[in-house]
Amino acid sequence: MISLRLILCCLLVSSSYATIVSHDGRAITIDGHRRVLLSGSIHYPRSTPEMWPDLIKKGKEGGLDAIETYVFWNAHEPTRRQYDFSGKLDLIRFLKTIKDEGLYGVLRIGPYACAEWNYGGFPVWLHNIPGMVFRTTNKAFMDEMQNFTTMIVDMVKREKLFASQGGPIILAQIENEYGNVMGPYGEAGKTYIKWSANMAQALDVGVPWIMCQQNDAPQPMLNTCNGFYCDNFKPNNPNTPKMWTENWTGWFKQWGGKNPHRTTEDVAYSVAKFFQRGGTFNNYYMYHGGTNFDRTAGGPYITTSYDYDAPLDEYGNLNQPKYGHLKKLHDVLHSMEITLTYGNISTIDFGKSASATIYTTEEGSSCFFGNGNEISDATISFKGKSYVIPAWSVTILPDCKTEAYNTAKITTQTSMMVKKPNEAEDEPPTLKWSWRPENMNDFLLKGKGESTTTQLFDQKVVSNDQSDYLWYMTTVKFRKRDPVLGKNVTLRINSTAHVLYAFVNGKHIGNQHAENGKFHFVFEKDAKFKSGRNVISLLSITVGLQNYGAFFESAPVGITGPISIIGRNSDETIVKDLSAHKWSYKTGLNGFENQLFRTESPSKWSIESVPLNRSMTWYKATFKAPFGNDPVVVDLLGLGKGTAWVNGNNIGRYWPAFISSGDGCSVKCNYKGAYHSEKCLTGCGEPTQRWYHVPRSFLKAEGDNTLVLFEEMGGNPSLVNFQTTRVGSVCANVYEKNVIELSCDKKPISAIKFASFGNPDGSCGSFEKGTCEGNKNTVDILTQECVGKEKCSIDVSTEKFGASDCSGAARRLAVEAIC
Ligand SMILES: *[C@@H]1O[C@H](CO)[C@@H](O)[C@H](O)[C@H]1NC(C)=O
Ligand SMILES: *[C@@H]1O[C@H](CO)[C@@H](O)[C@H](O)[C@H]1NC(C)=O
Ligand SMILES: *[C@@H]1O[C@H](CO)[C@@H](O)[C@H](O)[C@H]1NC(C)=O
Ligand SMILES: *[C@@H]1O[C@H](CO)[C@@H](O)[C@H](O)[C@H]1NC(C)=O
Ligand SMILES: *[C@@H]1O[C@H](CO)[C@@H](O)[C@H](O)[C@H]1NC(C)=O
Ligand SMILES: CC(=O)N[C@H]1CO[C@H](CO)[C@@H](O)[C@@H]1O
Repeated sequence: MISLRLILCCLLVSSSYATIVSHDGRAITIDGHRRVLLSGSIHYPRSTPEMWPDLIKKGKEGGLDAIETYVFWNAHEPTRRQYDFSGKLDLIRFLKTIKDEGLYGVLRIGPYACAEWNYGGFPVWLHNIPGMVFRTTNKAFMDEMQNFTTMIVDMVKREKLFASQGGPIILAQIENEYGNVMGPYGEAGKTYIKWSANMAQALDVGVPWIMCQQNDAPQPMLNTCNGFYCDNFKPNNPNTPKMWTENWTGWFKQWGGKNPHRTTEDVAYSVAKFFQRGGTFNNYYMYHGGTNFDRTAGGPYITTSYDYDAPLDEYGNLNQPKYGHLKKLHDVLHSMEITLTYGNISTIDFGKSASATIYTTEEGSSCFFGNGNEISDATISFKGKSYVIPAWSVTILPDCKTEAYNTAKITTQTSMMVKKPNEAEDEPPTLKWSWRPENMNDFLLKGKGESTTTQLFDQKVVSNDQSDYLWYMTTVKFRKRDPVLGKNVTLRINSTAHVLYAFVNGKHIGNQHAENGKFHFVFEKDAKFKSGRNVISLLSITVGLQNYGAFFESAPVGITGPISIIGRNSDETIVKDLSAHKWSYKTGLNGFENQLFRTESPSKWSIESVPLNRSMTWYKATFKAPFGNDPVVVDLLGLGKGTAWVNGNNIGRYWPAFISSGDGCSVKCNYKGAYHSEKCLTGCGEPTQRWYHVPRSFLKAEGDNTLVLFEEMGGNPSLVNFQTTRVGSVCANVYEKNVIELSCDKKPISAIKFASFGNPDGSCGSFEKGTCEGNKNTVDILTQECVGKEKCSIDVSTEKFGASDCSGAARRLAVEAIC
């Protein structure tokens, strides 16, 4: 088996030979051999080309066979027939990086991506083609979808990147999770899916196509499962293997929301259970989530960080123990590849959600013992031996005798990440700011835009999503004795803007933003009107366009009205509807148009009386890059909402002023029981996102770097500072007869802060000694073995740490080492 894997790897690397990828009812086959395939999602635009080799290498070292990505149509074709494949969008370079690491690729062309990506990956110009309806039998849509899909396939073929050409790509995907939303499309939806399948098949890529969450996927499309658990999934054809294309390793984050975590034990459990139940292909969504740079976050309201609690964190660091615990699972599953894919399968049901699955070939058997009970451990007996299976776990025994892995028993270290201040030479403790106002006079005082209509238009239609910002402006004339003027007057706006600013005659009367999850609100504020001409200027702001749901493309956004002036007194209420007035529009803000974020911007900036809490303000400062290679973040605490750039690179929207609600967080997270996105939250009552990733490749190691902020709501930049993130300490808490490796990620271990062998209490950062302890000096032993080294491997045994009387209970070693 080892030799088989070796041959496959070398064929891939030498790349001159075609690989035949096919499948049967059991597994994907590569050159005729059934395979256990573990894959992980890494979306290329959510990191930088400089980060790709390291991320993919870590994926390989983590036991992955393949890297999976979507293709992001709106990023590549921002304007119809004008393409961008540069920098982070260099799809071919990403695929070649996968190939260079000797991994396979899974190419989900879609071209619908969902993915919490702006507008699900669709270009807004597509929506603005007359008569357009997405994802159904709409001729204009089908033509554009075919055009883009064909172009991507042709590009990939030209570079010989499909396995059939000797390249890394073993699977391709058309459409995406359509089955979840198909109902409302009726018969047309069914026709559309058949058309998509035929269109893809005709592109002749030489590898199988998959359609996820699509029970009616026509042959030869492979239908696959997405979800938190997929063990119950059954493919729609006996000749389709059981494949899981999105196993959610965590969950995404939204402005105003909290920080979701999915426990390592539960991710491992879901994967082991899937393989126990006959699965042979699993893809982690995400393996590395990364960052929504620029305006790529979808939603609405998806944050700039797309960390996803994935095995590799946003910056590319190992998220331990998740990374290591899954790596061990992958190693065990790979060691059983032949049995899992060729063995006969039998199951024993022990009741109370406990079961055994036995895979048997002529050479021997492999076993999974599963316990789906959320509370009780199960004791099962198998071939005269008894085994305890902890609640909500799966034990894997590659020889059906010895436990090689249990999903709930973590023997991988936990890494605690810390942030360090910027220690670059001559870097003052606080940044020195200059500033300038956003110039809005034309819009506030004159109400003059670029186009006019006598109707309120959806923001997408007017702006083509060229900017988050769209001005809606109109003028209102009042006679001297107009009855409205003598009354208490308000301006009322029914809004589907995500954020709205309202000005009357240049005066800011108020602003409001949508609550998370509710994107319609009514704004009503006092306003002063005068006789004669009045200018009403409304700034509508989007925070990522919707990316999911049936017909999501037509979800309204912007100021769709009605808008009225309301005059009230004790006698009467007068409502003056402005919706059908002459409205003038202007997309974008001046400062963006004039590229104030560019380092070499010639505009005047002032260092005098830098304002605090001033809305619509630009700030600029220079800083030195932190030493070393540790990932860099900028702490934007104190600011309101806006956009940040480093050396002209847009690092995304920021909104640290958006504080999540104070309830719903759990101090302790119980991995037992089904995971959902409201489980195991942290960060209650804190900014949803405070730290923003600044990739090293955006920075100059020597000389000055420039940070520019556009602050929309008003904030205080004086606290802003750059930090690096790295492993601060590592912990382990393992039972005897295990081996634990401690590693500070290529930095030496500096001290052992805590160590006890017996029944210690607490968790990483707060361990305490228990009531029993080994009779040797645990701290001394570990200091000798680990301090000064980049990693050390420790045999957890009584021989090493001394016997202790723990009243017969199994002994554990708890250790915390400082990096
Ligand atoms: C896409 O459409 C353009 C015309 O708009 C055409 O020139 C081009 O050949 C088409 N590409 C493909 C791959 O069909
Ligand atoms: C697997 O099952 C088939 C069909 O029942 C049987 O012929 C074969 O001998 C079995 N193989 C093993 C190794 O048990
Ligand atoms: C506008 O908001 C008001 C107040 O909530 C509501 O009664 C009305 O139905 C809304 N109109 C539209 C068209 O949404
Ligand atoms: C406006 O409202 C204020 C406070 O509710 C009230 O005192 C005042 O009389 C009102 N003015 C008119 C003209 O109705
Ligand atoms: C900032 O200004 C707004 C409106 O002018 C005010 O409501 C708010 O309290 C101010 N915040 C701080 C921190 O000064
Ligand atoms: C296929 C599957 O398991 N889908 C589930 C994924 O998770 C969401 C959110 O918890 C569920 O609503 C889906 O049913």
